[in-house]
Amino acid sequence: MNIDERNAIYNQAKEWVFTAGKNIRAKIDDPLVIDTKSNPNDLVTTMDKETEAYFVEKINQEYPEHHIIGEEGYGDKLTTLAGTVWIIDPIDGTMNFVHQKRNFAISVGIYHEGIGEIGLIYDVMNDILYHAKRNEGAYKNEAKLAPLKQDVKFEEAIIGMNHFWLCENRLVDEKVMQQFVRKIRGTRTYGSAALEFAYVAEGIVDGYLTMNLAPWDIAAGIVIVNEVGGVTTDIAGVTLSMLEKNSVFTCNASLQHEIIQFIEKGRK
Ligand code: 2AM
Ligand code: CA
Ligand code: CA
Ligand code: CA
Repeated sequence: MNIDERNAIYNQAKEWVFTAGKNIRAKIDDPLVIDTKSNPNDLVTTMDKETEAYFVEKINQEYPEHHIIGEEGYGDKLTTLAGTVWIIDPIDGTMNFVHQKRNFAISVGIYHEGIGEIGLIYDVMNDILYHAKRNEGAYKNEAKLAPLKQDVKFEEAIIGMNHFWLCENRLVDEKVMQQFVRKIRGTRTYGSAALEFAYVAEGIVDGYLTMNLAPWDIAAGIVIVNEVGGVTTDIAGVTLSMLEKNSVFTCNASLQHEIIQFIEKGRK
């Protein structure tokens, strides 16, 4: 993908994200039709579907040769990342969307031959776009984000994570995770993986640790965090696949190593 081509795609993607966001804001107080998916707390609304369908229609029209992976199933069933692939979460943080009418995002990652080229995370209600192109830095609206501090101490770190780590779980002994939350300075739970990635990139949390995310939850975030010198792997430190679900840990490089070693003590 050459730079001119990438700029054109980036500008187009941004325009679609803003239009989709404006539509969501306009309808934020409309009655919602809410369904559940894998479990009673796994929500989906007509707005998730409408928003994804909008992107898929636009992409298919403008870039018929591109491929799409989307949470709500309007995209393609891909088995490779060959070519240009849009990885879309139309509403990341649907539970927040339903219960709070805020704290959700549109997440769009654009990959070319498996490499993340463009990341867009749009905090819809606050009208804040986190965005990045590979090797061109990351931005919050017009402001360039600073490189992540590489000297954050374990004891001074704030980590985005939820309470399920402290319950019995299939990944890590909960006793070790209880020691972990006592050792770090604090935890935060925002309920939108995309926004948690954005907050890591912004440097307002030092890492984000989560059990089971799909490519659309993380595709944009990885591109943005990369641009400020962050690292994203699974909880064992292994590179993530953009075609499967993974545990996810995103963080600055030095702390990443220390935390993965700590978790290793309890990893199942
Ligand atoms: P979603 O809102 O797009 O479903 C919530 O902690 C975060 O985890 C959100 O980013 C949410 O994305 C994501 N998530 C991934 N799989 C989920 C599931 N099965 N149920 C609820 N949230 C899920
Ligand atoms: Ca969902
Ligand atoms: Ca999601
Ligand atoms: Ca979603």
